[in-house]
Amino acid sequence: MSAETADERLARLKKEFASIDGDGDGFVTEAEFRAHFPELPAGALGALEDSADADGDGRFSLEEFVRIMP
Ligand SMILES: [Ca+2]
Ligand SMILES: [Ca+2]
Repeated sequence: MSAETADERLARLKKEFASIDGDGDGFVTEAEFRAHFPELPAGALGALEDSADADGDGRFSLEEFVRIMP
């Protein structure tokens, strides 16, 4: 299997972001994130938010999402 290119990674993350963004407003809120990853412990989500929410508005933009995801 060949390594994923940056473009392929972005396309994959965009698709995943869209599937998490339940109301399609272009931002993923904590509630949307929790609905998509119900098995994620609350503490992990809080830590994720602290490190990933770069502009501190309490929700993830695609840009912030791309930064935190592998
Ligand atoms: Ca949303
Ligand atoms: Ca944000």
